[in-house]
Formats: sequence, C-alpha cells, structure tokens
Amino acid sequence: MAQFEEVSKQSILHPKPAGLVLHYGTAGFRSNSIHLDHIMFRMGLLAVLRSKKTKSTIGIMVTADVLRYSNVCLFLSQMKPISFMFICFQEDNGSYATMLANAEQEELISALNEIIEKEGIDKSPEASVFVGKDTRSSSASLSQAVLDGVHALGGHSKDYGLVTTPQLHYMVCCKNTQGKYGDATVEGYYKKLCQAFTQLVGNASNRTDDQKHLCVDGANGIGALKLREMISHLNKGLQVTIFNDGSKGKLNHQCGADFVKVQQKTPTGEVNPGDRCCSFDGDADRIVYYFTDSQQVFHLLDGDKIATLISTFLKELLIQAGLNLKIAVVQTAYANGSSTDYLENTMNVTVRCTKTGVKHLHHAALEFDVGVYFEANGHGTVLFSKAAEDKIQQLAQDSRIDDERKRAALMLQSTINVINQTVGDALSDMLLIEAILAIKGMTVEQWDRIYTDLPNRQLKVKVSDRRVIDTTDAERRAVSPAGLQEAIDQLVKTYRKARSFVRPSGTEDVVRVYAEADTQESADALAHEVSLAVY
Ligand code: NG1
Repeated sequence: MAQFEEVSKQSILHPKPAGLVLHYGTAGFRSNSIHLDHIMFRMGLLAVLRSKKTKSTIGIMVTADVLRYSNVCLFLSQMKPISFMFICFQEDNGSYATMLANAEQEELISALNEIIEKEGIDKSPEASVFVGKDTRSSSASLSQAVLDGVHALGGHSKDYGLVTTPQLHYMVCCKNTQGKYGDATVEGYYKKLCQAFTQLVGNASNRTDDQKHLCVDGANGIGALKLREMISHLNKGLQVTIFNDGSKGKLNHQCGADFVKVQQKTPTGEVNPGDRCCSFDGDADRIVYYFTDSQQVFHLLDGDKIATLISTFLKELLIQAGLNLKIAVVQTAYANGSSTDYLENTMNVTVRCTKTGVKHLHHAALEFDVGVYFEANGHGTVLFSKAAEDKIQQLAQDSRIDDERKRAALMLQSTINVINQTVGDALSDMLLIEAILAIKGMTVEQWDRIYTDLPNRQLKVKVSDRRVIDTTDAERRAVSPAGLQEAIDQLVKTYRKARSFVRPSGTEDVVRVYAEADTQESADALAHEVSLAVY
C-alpha cells in the first residue's frame, strides 16, 4: 500500500532511540522531550486510525505540566455522551499507543496492520486530526512530528498552534457535534464563554472595581497568553493583573496551581494582603484560588472549595427555578474531609469518590443530571445531562413562569455556556467562579469561611518499585503489600480527626502519601510516619 510506503519513508526521519521503552499512562506519554519525536510521529499515525474507526475528529495536544518533561495526549471530545479519553481505542487502555511507541522501525507497519485488523478499521473514511501545542521550546518541533505522522498516513489535519489543552478539547467537541457546542475557533471559544460571563454578571448589582479585580498567576505557561487574549472580550467585566506570564520565569517554577496547592504558599510574584488571587497550571486545565490575610496567613481555596462554591450556587438556582434535577459532586480520596462532610451533611448533596485521574471523575459525573467534579488540585468542571440542558432551555423560554423562576433558568442557561464541559478548564472555571462571587456579593474571605479545611500534608516517597502497592475503595485502602494498610490504620488511630492513604502515582515514579488531622503538626507527623511504613 502506497500510504504505508510513505509511513516507512517518513518514520526514518523520526527515529526511535535504541532501547527506549515508554508507556502510555494517566497523562499520556511523559518523557524528556528529546525522547519524544518518534512518539509524536507515531501518535499522528494512531490518531488517523482512530479517526477512521470512530468517524470523528481526534485531538492531539503536545503539552507539558512538569518542567523539562513533555506530554502527548490523544483524546476524542464528543458532546453527549462526552467521550473523554486519554486512551486510544475504547477498550485498549493505551496499549496500542504503547505498542506503536515501542515498535522498532522495521516492525512499525506490521504494528499498524495489527491495529487495523484487530479493530476492523475501514481504511476508506477520511481522517481528521486537530493538533495543539503549549509554549515550551520543544513543542513546535514535536507538534510538527505529529502533523508529519497524520499526513504520512493520509489524514487531514488542522493545526491550532498555541492553545490551552481545554481549548483544543473544546475545538474537537465543536467539530464532532457539527457546531452545536460552538464554533471550532479560538475566537468562537472566547465569544461563547465571555458572552455567558457578561450575561451572568449582569445579575450582580453595583460591582465595584475592587470586586472586579483578580490577580492571576499564569504559571509562565500558555494560560497567561490566552487569558490576555480573552480579557479583550470581557468589556472590562473583569480586571485582571497577570503575573508569572512567561516573560521572565520558567514554566511552573515556583509558581502555578500545583506549586501553590502542594507547598500551600503563594507563588513567586507580588501578592498583597487581601488580593483575590488564582493560579493556573502550565497548560491551563487546573485552577486554585488563594489570598493572604492581614496577618500574612495564607488561605488556599482548592478544587474542593471550588466544587463547594459551584455546587451551592447550582443547587440554589435549581431550587429557585423549581427544577427537580439530581446534582452530585465527584471527588477523589484527596478531597479534604471537611469538604465531604460539608457537602453531604450541610448541603445534602450526593458525593461520589473515584480513583485519581479526571477520566474517572468525568465518567462518574456523567451519571447525574448535574455532575460537579473536581480533584483537590483544581482540575475539574461541571457536566449537564442532555435531559437537564433541555429542561433548563425549555424553562428559560417559558413565558408563563414568574420572574424569579425565569431569572434562575436564564442564569442556569448562561452557566452552562460559561462552562467548558469537555474537560477541566482554568479559564472557564475562573469566569464561573468570578461570576458566582459577583452574583452572591461574596468576598474570597467569605467563600473561604464556608467550611474550614482539615490541616493536611502530601508527601512523595521514592521506592524501588511503586507498583507493589495496590489499592482498593477508590484508592483509599492498600491491599498490598501485606500489612501496610494495618500499619496505616494503627498510625491513624493515634491522631484526632485523622485519615491517611497511600497510592502509587500514575504520572511520576513515586508513591504518594496523604494525611489529614486536627492540627498541621499532627497531619505532618502522620504523613511522615506513614511514609516510613511505605519503605
Ligand atoms: P498522580 O501522579 O497519579 O497522583 C497527578 C495528580 C492527579 C492528576 C494527574 C494527571 C495529585 C495527587 N495527583 O496524578 O490529580 O491531575 O496527575 O495530571 O494531584
């Protein structure tokens, strides 16, 4: 087949380093960028096959959320049911990607044929692949390698250039829903979100300039660039000071959502007491808020606090609109115990706990009319079922209902439009949070006081083989090695309000330890003792 000859010819230009073996994990392939050129080319090939199989557009994002490391992720964003996958075919869990990535040059065509045969792929449909990249210096050549792979196998591509990961998800979703979700352009994305934001804050009375002001740490990544573009569509509805905008510092270095969440301190940059601040991560799919008070004490409002704010707002609107829709919050084991307690016992909201990784949260959220999902690290969004969207739409157009119901229905409609339902999105989440605070006339301090986080600590432990740890119950209990869980249980008993668990990271070669307790000293001590039990 002529196309395979082209693949063979082109793949020589993207050689696999001898002996290199990489696995497709939670966040796609991760390695130093110098090892990823052949992977990018081959993921371009795989995306073509997957596009032919699913008869839809596939997105490939070349990104990095850890300094010096690059990712390539394949995903397919459809509207309903949203198919959000970092895996390549429904059931293979990334094994085709791993097989292609590790095939030697002379094995590449037979590996492609194996996938074609196993998946029964019809070669005739046209293939369409959308490609995006972040701001790292390696991204340009790596995304070119993806495009070379797509073209070598006869696929059509659209190169979006510099975009955030959630923006690319949005484009793919727009394309796969024939424009029902919006225009598959960056401009279309800004217009949809900003229009909805402007409509929402129209419900807030007398916002002062102070209330409109937000400091944003762009993690020296793509988010800072894209936020600047978005601001021009907001008609001064938000006044943003961007720091760590990439003009000086390095990506995620002493800044960004992960740094702020894990270190529990402000990033590099000038943060004044009382300023409402947020940090994006390197590819702008996570967000956390924070402020320092007049005593210089740092207060973090992480994914749990964000989920609480959003679900409270939505629940109130659903009640005002008289809509009987089931709302739930999906969390992981890392959710602070206080947040779960508040949601279940004060808010009376259903809470689900899933394994770490947004694909698990996303799928669980799909089971509800309104599913709010957030990892504690700030990665999350809200999903509305088709039935829920239809009901809200109908009500918003119903001329017989009273003003209060109408207002609530219209606000729900704008809320749906400000949210990027395809994946967690720092830009979209930021607009939603800002709109909620404005409508409720709530300061960041008042938001923080909704409940008090239990002091907590996260540690990383290096072990010779992290895979010896196996977990159950949404990763909250270790089933192996023998005796580990019993040791953790014993340690937890010695502290008040304590909880602790360990799990192997899906993205780094470490075991993660989490502990919470009634005081910071206790949480730190428990985390330390549990990490000793892991060795
Ligand atoms: P791992 O390395 O499996 O803990 C981390 C984050 C996840 C998720 C993934 C993907 C924590 C504790 N874990 O996973 O929430 O964001 O990276 O990037 O923050």
